[in-house]
Amino acid sequence: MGQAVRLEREGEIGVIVVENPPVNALGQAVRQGLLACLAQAEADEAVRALVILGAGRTFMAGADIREFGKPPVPPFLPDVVDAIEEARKPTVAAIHGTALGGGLEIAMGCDYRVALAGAKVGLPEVTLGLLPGAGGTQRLPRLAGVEAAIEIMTGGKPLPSAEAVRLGIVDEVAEGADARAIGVDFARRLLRDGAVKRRTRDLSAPLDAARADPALLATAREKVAGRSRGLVSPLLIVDAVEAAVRGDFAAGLKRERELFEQAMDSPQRRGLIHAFFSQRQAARVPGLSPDVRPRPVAQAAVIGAGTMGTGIAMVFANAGLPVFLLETDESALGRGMETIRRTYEGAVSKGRMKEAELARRMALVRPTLDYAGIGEADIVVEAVFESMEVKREVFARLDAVMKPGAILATNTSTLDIDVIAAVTGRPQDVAGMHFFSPAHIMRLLENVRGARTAPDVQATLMELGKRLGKVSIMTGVCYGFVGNRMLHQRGREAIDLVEEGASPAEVDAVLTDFGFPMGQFALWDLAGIDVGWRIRQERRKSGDPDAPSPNWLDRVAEKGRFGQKTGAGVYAYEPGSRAPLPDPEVEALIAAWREEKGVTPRRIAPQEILERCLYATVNEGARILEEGIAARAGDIDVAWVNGYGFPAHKGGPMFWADETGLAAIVEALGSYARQPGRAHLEPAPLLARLAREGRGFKDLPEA
Ligand code: T1G
Repeated sequence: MGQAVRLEREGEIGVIVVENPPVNALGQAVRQGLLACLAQAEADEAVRALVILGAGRTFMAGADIREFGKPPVPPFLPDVVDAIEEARKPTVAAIHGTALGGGLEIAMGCDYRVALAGAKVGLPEVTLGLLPGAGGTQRLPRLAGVEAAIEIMTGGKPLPSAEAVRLGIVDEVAEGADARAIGVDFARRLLRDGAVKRRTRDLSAPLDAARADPALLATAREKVAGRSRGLVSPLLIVDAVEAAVRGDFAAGLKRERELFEQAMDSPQRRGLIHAFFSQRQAARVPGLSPDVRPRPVAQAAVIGAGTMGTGIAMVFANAGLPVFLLETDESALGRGMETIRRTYEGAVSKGRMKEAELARRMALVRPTLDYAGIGEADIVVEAVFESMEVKREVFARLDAVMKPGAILATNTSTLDIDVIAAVTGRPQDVAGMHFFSPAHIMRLLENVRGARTAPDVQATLMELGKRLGKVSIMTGVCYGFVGNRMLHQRGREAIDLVEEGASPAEVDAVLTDFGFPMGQFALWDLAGIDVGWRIRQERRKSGDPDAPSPNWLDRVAEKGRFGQKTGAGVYAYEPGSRAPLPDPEVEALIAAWREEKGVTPRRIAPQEILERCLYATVNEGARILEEGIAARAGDIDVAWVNGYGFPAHKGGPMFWADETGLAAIVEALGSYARQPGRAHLEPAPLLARLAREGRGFKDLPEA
């Protein structure tokens, strides 16, 4: 590999170029190279000012996350930033792409910062369970002030360069495409105007407001505490900023170091970094050679203008792709288009979208009643009623009208892709794209490859998923694929626990205390109890041996209590409120059910509720791995973190199981399984084997 950092000359300006693809992460070689080039430039009398920039697509995008958890290797990033700040010659950071984390800390160690118009800057360490550890918590408040600095660091979101200029983080935004040119030009102007060093550590005015008003920090801390949702590092960030306000720079750096080490040691850092890397690894389809090229997708079609169909059509329009929305029922098509318009108008009224953008996106959605009109689309996603018969009819028509090479995808959440593909003459072009409702909001996309789905179709779906702003995993064909199949087990335990004596609210409280945004029964009330109830009836009617036996939740549905959409489900809801309220009518229904079943209700400890719900989930994940439906445990974690609200700082169900210890899980499942009616909780063979061998899911090779 070429030199990670090199010093070049533009007349009297020294240009330090960092080249460490793909994102110029500040690994050990880069840190070493920066110090060497800095020393070289300082020793060269002909160099009167310095520009630091990144080669390729971005400025440095942060420390090298792969180094975390390993013994730190010098030189350390805070020392590199200090060395830049203490350089005798004026230094300029020329930013393009994303200057993130340690990258922005390098830039703040420079005297000045100039950025291309499309660049972004940020300190996203909080999303990794960390805080800026190379002076960011001390320098950012000295540029942007305390409140803005706390917002930026605890939010973790990158800022557009214009906003960074407004806040005083960046000195100038320049049009043009070349960071080098704008950096050298800025440095030349500095020299011409006789500008001197302006070390960030010497700035103090932006701290004055907080130094004058102790309540400012206290208010900021309260706000952060209110939205941290169990995360540790946001409040550590406030502690670090407090040190900047209360003491001098050196004391603040020291305090930052202590807090950074504390965050680095937390399980939350391990969970969030696992979530970061597993999401990127999931994008690589196992067994697919990287030189398989995706098929071009320039326009799409969606079949069905119901909730899912209109949501999926918006997903394409939001990504700038023209999309036909086909619905054979004219009034349903009109309603669908109205739904899309209203959704966009809602975004405009909330200031999240400009009128012009609304018009642009609406123009991208082309309603049609006629299959003949969509033949030219490169991909079609079917989103009609969840019935195999209806879907096979639709696919037979698609097979007749779509151009050769078009991808025929189904949004089914439970049905067998291979059975659908068999009705076409092109099973190699058939796959699943399982979006989650609401499709234009939920990030997870389960791409499903059938037995005969072509490799380039698989590659197309993963590439398209990224273009659509989704987090994608590739799954094989089974009932419920990855997420819903595991959710089904958690739901089964939740229903049983209530039959045995827990209340729905007790079960839900255990799950929300664990970190889920809502409990199992609140989730069913949101999604609609009738959805699962109809699927269970379909499965029983079709004689499916795995169909669940009737349960008390069926009774709730039979009363027409479908959840929020009918104003009552497992819980009651005040008009206009989504807050779940325990309902005596349901409690009576459950008591009657227990009596009918001869069950004497018992008090169930929260630990048992947690183990039965989550260990059953993990156990099903182990079966999914055994069957090769998911190739990696990390893919299962990605599905649950991005589609089911599993707290990202716990990494996902399989990562959390490893952290919990598989032996303890196997022992608990084994003991539950020995109780009457709970044989289904028997540990999966893979889970039992890993526990026996003292290994974890993380030790499994990719399928
Ligand atoms: N370290 C190591 N690898 C990284 C990396 C990083 N910081 N960022 C990205 N990668 C890899 C990624 O795994 C993938 O690898 C490839 O680069 C492309 O990434 C001391 C402690 C920059 C916005 O949190 O947000 O600095 O899968 O697919 O969609 O205070 O990457 O190809 O093998 O995401 O174009 C702070 C994390 C670190 C930024 C580009 N920085 N990265 O997005 O590409 S902590 C971050 C991103 C820190 C200091 C602290 C994004 C991106 P592979 P990608 P992208």
